[in-house]
Amino acid sequence: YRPLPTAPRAALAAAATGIAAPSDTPTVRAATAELRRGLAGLLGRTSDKIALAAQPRAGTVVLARAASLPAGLADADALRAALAKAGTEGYVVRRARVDGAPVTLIAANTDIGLLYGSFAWLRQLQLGAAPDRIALLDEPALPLRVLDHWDNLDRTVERGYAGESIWNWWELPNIVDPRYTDYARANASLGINGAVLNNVNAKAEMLSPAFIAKTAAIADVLRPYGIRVYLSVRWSTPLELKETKTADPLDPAVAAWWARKADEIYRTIPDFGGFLVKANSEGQPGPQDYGRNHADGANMLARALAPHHGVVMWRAFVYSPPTHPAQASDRAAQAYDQFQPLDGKFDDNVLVQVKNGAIDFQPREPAHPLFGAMPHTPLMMEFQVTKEYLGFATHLVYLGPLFQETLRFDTRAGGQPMTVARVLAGAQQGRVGGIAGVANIGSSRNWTGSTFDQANWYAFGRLAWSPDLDSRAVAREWAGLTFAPDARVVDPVVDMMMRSREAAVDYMTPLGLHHMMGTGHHYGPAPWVDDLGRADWNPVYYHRAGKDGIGFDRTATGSNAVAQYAPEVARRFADPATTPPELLLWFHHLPWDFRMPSGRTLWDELVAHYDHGVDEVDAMQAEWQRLRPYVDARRYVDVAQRLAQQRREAQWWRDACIAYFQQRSGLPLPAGVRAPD
Ligand code: GCW
Repeated sequence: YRPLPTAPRAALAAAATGIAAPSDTPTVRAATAELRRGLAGLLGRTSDKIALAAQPRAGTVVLARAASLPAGLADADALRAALAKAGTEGYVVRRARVDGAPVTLIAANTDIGLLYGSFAWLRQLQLGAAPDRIALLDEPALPLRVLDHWDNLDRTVERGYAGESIWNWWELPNIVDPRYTDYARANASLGINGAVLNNVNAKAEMLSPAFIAKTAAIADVLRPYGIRVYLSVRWSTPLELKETKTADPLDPAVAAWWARKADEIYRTIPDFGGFLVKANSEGQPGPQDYGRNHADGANMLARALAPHHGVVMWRAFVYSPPTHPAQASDRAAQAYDQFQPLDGKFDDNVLVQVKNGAIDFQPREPAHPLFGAMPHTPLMMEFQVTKEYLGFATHLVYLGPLFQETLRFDTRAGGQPMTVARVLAGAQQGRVGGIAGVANIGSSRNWTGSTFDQANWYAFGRLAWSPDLDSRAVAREWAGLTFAPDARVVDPVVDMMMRSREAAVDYMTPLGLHHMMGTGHHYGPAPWVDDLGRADWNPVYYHRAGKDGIGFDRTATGSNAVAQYAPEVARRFADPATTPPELLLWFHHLPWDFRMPSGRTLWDELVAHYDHGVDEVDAMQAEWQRLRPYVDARRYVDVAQRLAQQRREAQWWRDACIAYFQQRSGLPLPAGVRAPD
């Protein structure tokens, strides 16, 4: 929290003279502590100077539960009516009068609502809102808003670019890093209410008594902030711990082991959230090893957790080596092929967790066809906040527009407008799902490896709470909170952020191209790779560039993956003329002289996109340079260095891809275009 400028600071000092709150629960105490810390920061004082009041008086900030509104509150009925719309996690913030004295009221039906309301009020103040103008009523659209950590027990982080894992498993449970509290505060400020602590490529040891105790210590810290802890579990855990003879989900001894294990976990973590499972995917064990299907596996675990109200988040990220027929050999079609037939077969406490797109967190993918195709199964969205395929923490890429694009994708399920966000909210299923983000958090001093990557954590949390939020508005909030709510800073910062994702698409994988990143690390261009053990790991498998053209035919003449979408969407994507140009080569293999809507040939258009991507990074660099007077030196230099590196690497992508595709097409570069270096 930064001190406000003089005039608003004086206004806040008059409007917030102290805090009156119950002190009977850890969550309300956390809210009070946050208000003290926040007000102290905004007012430029130490927090002991923020008075705690026994009773509301003029200028008090009052935390009030719906069940015990302050006596003497004017318009209490209106407030009750507002609270009736705030649900179990929402809040109402407004100016009110108690016995005639003006107060700020933060009211909610539950304690966590009070904490969320406190953060929301502080956010408005930090953004410069006048205290007497703030009136908020909000509640989350989805009940599960979860960060998935791909953190290993040795503190390495799979696809992590922000240093070691924040979870210090070696020192836990007796040494508890204060950063866990700050992590909880940051998440609660956004409304994130779940954390899967360990990598989906999980180890059996995670469920050993020692690690359960360590997990319990983290859960104790996160609990007051409304965050439940979940664990990724390895399918073969009981077998590997040598406590069963098989991991067959239909074997009663296996089911009994999991039930006992769940009981053991809940004895120390009574609000444990449940399990996240990656099974029969990329070499991980799973129920198919025993001839069973994903529903058999998920339901067995779900029954172990059900008595404790825990859930299973079962991932749909599965693909196997290409086989015939053609559709089965298209990786993009496999999750749907395996999961759609299981719709309706999952127990009530299973959610199927689906990546935003059908390949793997690419700079752009169409929404996964499973959204809208599982009307009897609650679904979790899995976004990747860490930028595995988007330049790690080096490239400035704001993911808000990517998240928004998927959430707003109209699945046309049932022939009606039905966005992915509405599918998650249960509009189709009648059963609500949730949203998960693969975390970009580590023990790096700035948490995320770069300043601008904090915006991706922020945007994930805000959109998880309100999937309909506009990503530009979220960027404005973040820029105002992070730098200053000053148009001279916010406007250019937001402009950089809003162009950044399309810039990366352009210099990496324009027009629907995908999966052309370097093998293994997924950083930098490698469209030429064709010698990996499995066909579907090779970039050439995805772009299929040759003399005849470029792109993956997913229409009826190819893999027909397009048929997995609702008929209206399938029809649109089946025809190059109605496929959005940005997805063209995802669905179609087209000749180089195909005429684009711009009037250019496909080849010329492709080259133009690569050029444009590099130009956009130039523009971002120039904007950042103009921000120098407004940003502290440390962050200024760090961002400037990263942008310079991004500029070099955008050029690398452009040159490598143009040179390679030119070799495939055999065509001359369009007039006026620079030859690749
Ligand atoms: O995105 C890919 C990654 C793997 C990851 C896998 C998954 C955790 O390259 O590192 O493994 O997907 O989502 O399971």
